Amino acid sequence: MQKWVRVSVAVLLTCLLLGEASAQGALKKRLAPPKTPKGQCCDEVRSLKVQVANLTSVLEELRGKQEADLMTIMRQMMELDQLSRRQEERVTEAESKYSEINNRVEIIQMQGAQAHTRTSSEALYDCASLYSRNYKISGEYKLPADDYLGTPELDVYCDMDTNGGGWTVIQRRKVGLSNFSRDWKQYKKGFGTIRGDFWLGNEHIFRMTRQPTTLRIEMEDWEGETRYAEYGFFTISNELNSYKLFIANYSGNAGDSLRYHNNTNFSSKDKDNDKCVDDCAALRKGGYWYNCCTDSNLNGVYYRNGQHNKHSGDGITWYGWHGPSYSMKRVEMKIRPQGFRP
Ligand SMILES: [Ca+2]
Repeated sequence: MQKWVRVSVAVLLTCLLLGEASAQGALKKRLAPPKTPKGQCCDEVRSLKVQVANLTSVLEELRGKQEADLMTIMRQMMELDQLSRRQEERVTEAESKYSEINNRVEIIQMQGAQAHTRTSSEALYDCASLYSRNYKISGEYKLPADDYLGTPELDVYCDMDTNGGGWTVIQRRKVGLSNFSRDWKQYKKGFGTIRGDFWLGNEHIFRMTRQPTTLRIEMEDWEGETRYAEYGFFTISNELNSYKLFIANYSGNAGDSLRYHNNTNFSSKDKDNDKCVDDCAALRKGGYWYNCCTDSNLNGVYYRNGQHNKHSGDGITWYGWHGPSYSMKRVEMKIRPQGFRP
């Protein structure tokens, strides 16, 4: 369209010039008998001039329209950009909701069992106490708040099957969509989804391990093999003492890769309490009892099958089994009182 107009203008301008030239020629050859009458020529020039003026205004109009079109396109591009950003946000949201949806399959068990919680022997403060009250099915339970013990209401996952049951799960990695590079506060109160990936919370772990406690760590690799490490003694100190780890009495077939972390403080991405010049929580991208830095990194980055052995030391590692460059497919950490009898 534009090109056509430009060509037309060029043709018209040529005509105009030719017209004027011929008019001048006519003047020069005044003596020669005129081939066309003078009035007709001037009329043609005038009408051509009018046409040029018209075309110029059409051109200007077109230029204006073009600018408006450009603005519209710019606006549309910005809208598209916003749309894609919103879609990205939606994907992130969907990812975080995935584990919840994935795990809403079973109902929360036990609702009526919250009535009689007068004394500590009757209190339901972990899965072992639920087990002793005949709740023997593995799954999600809601522990009631207890004024006597000063404990809050808490959602827990109980493993009532493994090696006699009574286990309160304090950590799980299996879905791989939750980020475990979190700050001190989040590690303190816990995060994630109780049926998916989660950290129960250092404050809850501290409270539950004030009685003599056993820790069991189960892992699965990408070939489907499973191993475990058990510590007959496990406790952590309070927040003032940076939830320092104490473990002893290893048994199992995964190797003793928590021993190196014994007697170390808990570190998170905003609290470097490790025994290293480096910032281990930042390097290993988790919250853990970092020494300098790791012999295991159970709260590291979840890597999928294709990348599980291509990470840079920040994966979910257990050196005693697969070394420093193999990230596990699945991990569960669980605790129960030492004196537990099924
Ligand atoms: Ca450090």
